[in-house]
Amino acid sequence: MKENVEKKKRVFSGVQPTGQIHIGNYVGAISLWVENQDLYDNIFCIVDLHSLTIPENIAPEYLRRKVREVAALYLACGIDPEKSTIFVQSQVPEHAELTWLLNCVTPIGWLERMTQYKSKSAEMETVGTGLFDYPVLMAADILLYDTDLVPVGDDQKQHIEITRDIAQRFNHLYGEVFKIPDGLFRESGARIMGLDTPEVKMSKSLGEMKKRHSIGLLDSEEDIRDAIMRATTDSNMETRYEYASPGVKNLLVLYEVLTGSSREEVEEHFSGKNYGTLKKELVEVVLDTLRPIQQKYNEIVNEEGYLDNILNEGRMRAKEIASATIARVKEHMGLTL
Ligand code: AQP
Repeated sequence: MKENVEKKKRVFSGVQPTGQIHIGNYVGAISLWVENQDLYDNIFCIVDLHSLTIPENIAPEYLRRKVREVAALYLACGIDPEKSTIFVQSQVPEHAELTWLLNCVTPIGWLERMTQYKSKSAEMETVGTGLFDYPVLMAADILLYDTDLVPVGDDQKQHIEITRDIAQRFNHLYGEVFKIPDGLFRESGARIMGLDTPEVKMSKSLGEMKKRHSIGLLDSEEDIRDAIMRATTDSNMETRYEYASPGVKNLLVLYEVLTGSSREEVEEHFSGKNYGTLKKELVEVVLDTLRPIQQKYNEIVNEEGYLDNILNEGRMRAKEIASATIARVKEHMGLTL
């Protein structure tokens, strides 16, 4: 397996260890990583430095616990450490080092335009520089590994665009150093919406604040049933994607991706059936998806040393690639004697 790795395209992606990983993260990102695992040379990171961008939310003990939880969930969802490198971002200091170097070529105006920054900072009294600089750290994450493809949800499109822009600007100033990466998105399921508020994307932060907003991968059967059965719909009884309201469409998309059906199959299956049937069937599909993940998760966290070994191996491999990139970058920038 590993001998052929050089010939494969490289994939890089990550999840922030904050809040409860939800079915949106799973459908939009993690399940896509798992599906494509044999096709690519995969690097999956737990992006803990990104979690610090809103420090008020992150107590040190909480962060330590969440990093392990996310790593165990990657494995429980089907990321195979024989096929993929899994590591923790802060354990490879080159991420922070490259961020500084890229900061110096990134115009402030590009960062001021980022919609995620605008919406997050709008609600905050004190906005940290880290939140503003988040896209540059994300660019560094991706560019450090000569990444070809970044499989993410579609809320990350603007961040992929700025990564490409930063890489191109750097290459223009200093020579061809960085590969220009592309995003990889699901056709259906790239943006799962909140179950209670289908006009906004399902998010970890909202999931922590509001019951029934999201389905956490580690949620109890009772909470999952409750969240789906009380999901926002309408009174139209319309289960065709084109005409369905946002809440119903969201349920159809979840059913479609989790069962691996086509849109036509889903429409035909629910044609003439009421929303109660759709919800009940979706509950069973979600439970069938999450039961083995939860079981595997419990096994992993109870096996002493297992997670640490994987993260340690991942760190070493990531470090090897990242330090070679940093050396190349510094050489081109004149930071060598
Ligand atoms: N609702 C979603 N549907 C599909 N994909 C999603 N992703 C996130 N939400 C959805 C994708 O999951 C990966 C990890 O993203 P993240 O760690 O930034 O998670 P989040 O849920 O966006 O977390 P937050 O902290 O709660 O962010 P806000 O407050 O901004 O919503 C990414 O690939 C992401 O695209």
